[in-house]
Amino acid sequence: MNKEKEKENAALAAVAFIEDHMVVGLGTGSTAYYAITAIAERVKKGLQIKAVPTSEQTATLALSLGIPLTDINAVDVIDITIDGADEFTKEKYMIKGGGGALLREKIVAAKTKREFIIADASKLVDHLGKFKLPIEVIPFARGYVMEELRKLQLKAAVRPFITDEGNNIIDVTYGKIEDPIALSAQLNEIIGVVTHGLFINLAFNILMGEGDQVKVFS
Ligand code: ABF
Repeated sequence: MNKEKEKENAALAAVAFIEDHMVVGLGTGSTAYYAITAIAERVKKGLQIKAVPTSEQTATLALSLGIPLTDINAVDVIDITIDGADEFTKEKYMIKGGGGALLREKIVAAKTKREFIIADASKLVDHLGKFKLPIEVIPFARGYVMEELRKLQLKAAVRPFITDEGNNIIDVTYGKIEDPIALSAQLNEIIGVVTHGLFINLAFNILMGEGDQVKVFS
């Protein structure tokens, strides 16, 4: 089975959980794209939802497809979010943010009752870290954070990209992250770091397309 079909199968499995009158978080990236288009089809057939996009890119796509949006601050809770990931483990630890939307994705995930992560089989790893870890920093702290990472002998590069919030992203090469929980806490302590791409205890289920099946990590 090809990767795109695995992505689509995972997306359709997640979209099936959406019911009328839900508030739905919409992810960012090529896998989430399959979910958004499937949701739009259901909206055309009468599905009544309000959607919260995780990026301006997703907001533009959703609006173009006729999905009604709402401001995240106008809702108390998000019932279901469907979003992608760059890497994940069987413990549901994830690296997200390859698409640059990690901050809004993390906020949406934190406000979501059931966060469905959708992915093709290539995203499943034994240990996080093969994918460079994105760290979102305010521009004023960019040089300071780069120096802190250099002191830790880490290879880091400022991504030529500005986030929806006007921040920078530093991509850090770890190779293998032994303890994502400890690393998350360590990074959160660096002044100027807004957030990072380690998503821990934020996924309700991960739906992974594998061949013509969808495997659930619950
Ligand atoms: C988004 O989807 C990001 O968190 C992540 O970087 C990206 C993965 O993109 P794709 O689905 O195109 O692999 O949720």
